Amino acid sequence: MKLYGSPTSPYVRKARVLIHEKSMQVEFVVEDPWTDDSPIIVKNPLSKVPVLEIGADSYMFESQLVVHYLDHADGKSFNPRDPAGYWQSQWWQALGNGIIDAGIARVFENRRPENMQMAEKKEREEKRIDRAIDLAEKTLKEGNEFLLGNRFGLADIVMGVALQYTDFRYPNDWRSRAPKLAKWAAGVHARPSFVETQPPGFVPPAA
Ligand SMILES: N[C@@H](CCC(=O)N[C@@H](CS)C(=O)NCC(=O)O)C(=O)O
Repeated sequence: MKLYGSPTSPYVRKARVLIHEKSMQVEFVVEDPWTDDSPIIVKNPLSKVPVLEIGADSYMFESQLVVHYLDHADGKSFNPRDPAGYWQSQWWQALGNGIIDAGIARVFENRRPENMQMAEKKEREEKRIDRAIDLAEKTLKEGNEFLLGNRFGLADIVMGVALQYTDFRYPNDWRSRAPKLAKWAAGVHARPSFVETQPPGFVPPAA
């Protein structure tokens, strides 16, 4: 299999962390989805990354589907099997994916010419991220090593990527408001799968 994407994309990074954690043989190929003649277009008409090549001319796209496919490819899912754990994991993933979407929307707004940027739009995305972090702090149980207890899983991957993308593109002192989450994040971000997939140029804040 081959994974196409950009090294700064949090959507792509979710898949890269999972591949690393599972020690899967998947080649990472850097391709830019932004140009009109991007090679991504023939693999994904939506021209977005990640794209996962699963066979000759056969591709998966949309990060949630790509992660789901990779998670099932080796028959050893990182999602809990019991219904309560499964839905808790989905809940955390929805929260993390929402933080990523808001972070990306904020980046796009920041990249518009300065006289066209809307401060309200940026604030709206920032408030979304702030509220999601507050809810994560409230939900995380004291003493849990991982989000669902003592087993690392997809919830940790998605939330871990989301919070590090926040540190990368919307650095703010969320750790002082969310000490339990900060402690959990320090452990997850120290894993080789996270260290080795950091976006180029990113300097992690002191934990
Ligand atoms: N919902 C998509 C979003 C993917 C996405 O927006 N990826 C960005 C890179 S961070 C991209 O490829 N953007 C290209 C574009 O919007 O034209 C997913 O989860 O895969």
